[in-house]
Amino acid sequence: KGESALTKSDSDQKVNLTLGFAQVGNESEFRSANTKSIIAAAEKEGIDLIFENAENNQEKQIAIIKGFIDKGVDVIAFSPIVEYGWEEVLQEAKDAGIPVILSDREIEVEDPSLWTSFIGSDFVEEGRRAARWLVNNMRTSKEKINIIELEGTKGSAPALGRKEGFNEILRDNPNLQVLESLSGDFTFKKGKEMMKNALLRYGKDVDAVYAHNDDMAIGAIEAIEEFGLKPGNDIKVISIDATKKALYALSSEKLNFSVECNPLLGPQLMKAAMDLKQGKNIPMKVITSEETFTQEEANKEIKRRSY
Ligand code: GYE
Repeated sequence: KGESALTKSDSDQKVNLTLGFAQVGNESEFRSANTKSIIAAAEKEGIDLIFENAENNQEKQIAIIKGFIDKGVDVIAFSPIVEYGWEEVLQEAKDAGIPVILSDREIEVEDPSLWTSFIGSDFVEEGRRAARWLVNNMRTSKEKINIIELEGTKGSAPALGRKEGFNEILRDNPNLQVLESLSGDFTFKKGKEMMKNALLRYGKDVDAVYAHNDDMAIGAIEAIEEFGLKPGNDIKVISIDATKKALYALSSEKLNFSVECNPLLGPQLMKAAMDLKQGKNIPMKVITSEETFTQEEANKEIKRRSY
């Protein structure tokens, strides 16, 4: 092994690296694609990946990270379930000399030296993009456009950012108003349940649904159909992620708009981990560039989408 490594150029050399990854859970299509991407990229690079799933429970995620510290892994990466409450465990990692990468969700800590790099999306911008579609496409004669917001996991970076960006645009457009924000925890099941409740309360007064991810939007679409209305028509539905399921829903005109959030972060994550192991400096933020999709744009993208 040593011999072949010597004949290889520097960039081809495999790095001997153990990476501990603490995943959020199995809440969404985004998450499944993200998990697959990480496992495949580690395999490709010959990285020894210890992959653990926190099942959407912060305490469990902290315990997993502590386990990685005890094992003495080279690098820790995790997708933080919520923004707050990481100081203690990250200080332990720092004291043990283990660098930490944040994957797809950010955290709020006073000391930025507790983590090295964030790889993921600009959630505030995603929220703005979603709101702009509503502003541009719902200039109807109606005085008020009533929106139901289906929020992601309480306290999570994507739920907070997507709400913030959306509200920023709505502030300048007072004819659009959020009737109610309900937490759907990023799942199909809760999205459907929350939308069902909203329809029982507001019925046909609902003009639009803003779902923080596709899974909740697809749940909402089912709830709207079961209520006897036409999603995409009687009630406009917009979402974030733009997974294949959402592209199909766009294509069948049940969904109106989806803002892309790319889960395929495995290759960038492995690169960052290898760079850290080799003592290189890595950028503090690696923000994915992303698109948006209308019903017209969905069909050609479906063929390209792997998830
Ligand atoms: O958009 C959603 C999820 O953290 C960016 O988490 C991620 C979000 C994603 O489960 O579907």
